[in-house]
Amino acid sequence: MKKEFIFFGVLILVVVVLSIFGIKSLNGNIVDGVTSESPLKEFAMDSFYDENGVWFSLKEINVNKGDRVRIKVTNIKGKHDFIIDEYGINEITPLNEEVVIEFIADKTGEFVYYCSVPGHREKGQWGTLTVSG
Ligand SMILES: [Cu+2]
Repeated sequence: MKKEFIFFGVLILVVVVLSIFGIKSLNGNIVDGVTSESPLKEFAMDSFYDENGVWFSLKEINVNKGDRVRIKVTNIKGKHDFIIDEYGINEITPLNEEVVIEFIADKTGEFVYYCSVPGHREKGQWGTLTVSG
């Protein structure tokens, strides 16, 4: 009777320890899978105006299809937003706040990002997002 208790005690301990390690390694694999499938590409830009026009400080963004894209936009002068029509992105960028925009680049091609405040795009506030296949 006593020996049986010890046997089952050890058996339960082994099962518990194995399941804890099993879950840990499983989680590790899942996390690795996500990051290796979708590389993160980070960009940062300011939006502002000066005597020559209205601008995003970054004119070009180049990524590959499948990349996770993170764009940080900081409005440092004026009233602006950040639009990419084809990706359904439409973010207001309040003054002196960093707005983080994130999406998966799942469509290839050249897309224009711009500010939709009247006159701003015409005065230069736009750039090109290129997603290569
Ligand atoms: Cu603007």
